[in-house]
Amino acid sequence: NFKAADEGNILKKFSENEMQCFEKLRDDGLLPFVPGYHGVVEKDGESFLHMTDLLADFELPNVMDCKMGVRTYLEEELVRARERPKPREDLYKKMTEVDSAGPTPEEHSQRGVTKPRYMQWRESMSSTNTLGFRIEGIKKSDGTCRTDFKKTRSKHDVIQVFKDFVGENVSIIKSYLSRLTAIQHALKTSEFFKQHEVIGSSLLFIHDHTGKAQVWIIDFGKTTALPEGHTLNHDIPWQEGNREDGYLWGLENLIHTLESVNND
Ligand code: 4IP
Ligand code: ADP
Ligand code: MN
Repeated sequence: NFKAADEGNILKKFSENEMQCFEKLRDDGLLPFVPGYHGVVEKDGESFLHMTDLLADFELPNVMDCKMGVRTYLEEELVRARERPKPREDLYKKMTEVDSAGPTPEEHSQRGVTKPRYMQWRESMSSTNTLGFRIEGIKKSDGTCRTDFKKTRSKHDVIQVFKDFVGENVSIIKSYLSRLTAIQHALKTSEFFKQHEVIGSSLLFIHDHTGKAQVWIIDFGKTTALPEGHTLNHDIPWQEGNREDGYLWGLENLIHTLESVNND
């Protein structure tokens, strides 16, 4: 999905939806916390979003992707699957690889699960439903890469992963926490955030051995504008139809979880 670009930048496969978000973010309070956006470019006959490479200023960075919110699929995907269920074998396989007892008898016999069913199962196995965020992947400066966090659900388990990621470096944790608090404040005052359902977006944590540590809001591929005049609260439970995403609830939990890395 990504291509190298000119020095300090990257290209992400074009999405109309994500482009519109970047355009709207140009004059929003969240701007300092999203990757720099430099427009659409064509390369080898394909369109891309041209953006700042967030890793460019780091020396051998450690990177962690946390997917935010209590829900990771759109309500329309739920409606579609109900009206015309389309069982998918690839999702069935991904499910059985993690938990052979995951699929229902019917899903086993058809060797398929629908997208929202898979997404809901992922949410319930991980910390998405219980904490409002989940760890998706970690790449460390030593070159190791882990994405096996599908069953990392309890606060205790998340703390262990965070601990390993920051190497118990208190000053890195402090920098991360102050950046998260700034993001929390920006979100609470952002017009964009009020008017959008933020689904599948991540916070990208980056630090290196020099002590530099940053957090960025990335991935607006499934961030969707609400109808004119409608706003979200972002920290009340989701019920089908209210389009709540639980983003702020998750961020609060994320901050508390990172705080407990220091003292246990
Ligand atoms: C993936 O599941 C992720 O949720 C993807 O989201 C999602 O893409 C995939 O849906 C789904 O299969 P795993 O992480 O368990 O592999 P992301 O790209 O944000 O990681 P969408 O298109 O929903 O964002 P499909 O339909 O692409 O398979
Ligand atoms: P997708 O829509 O395919 O899920 P994301 O925007 O979530 O793509 O990005 C996937 C991964 O690519 C992130 O976890 C992160 O590691 C990396 N990435 C995304 N945007 C940037 C960026 N601007 N600079 C550096 N790395 C990035
Ligand atoms: Mn993503």
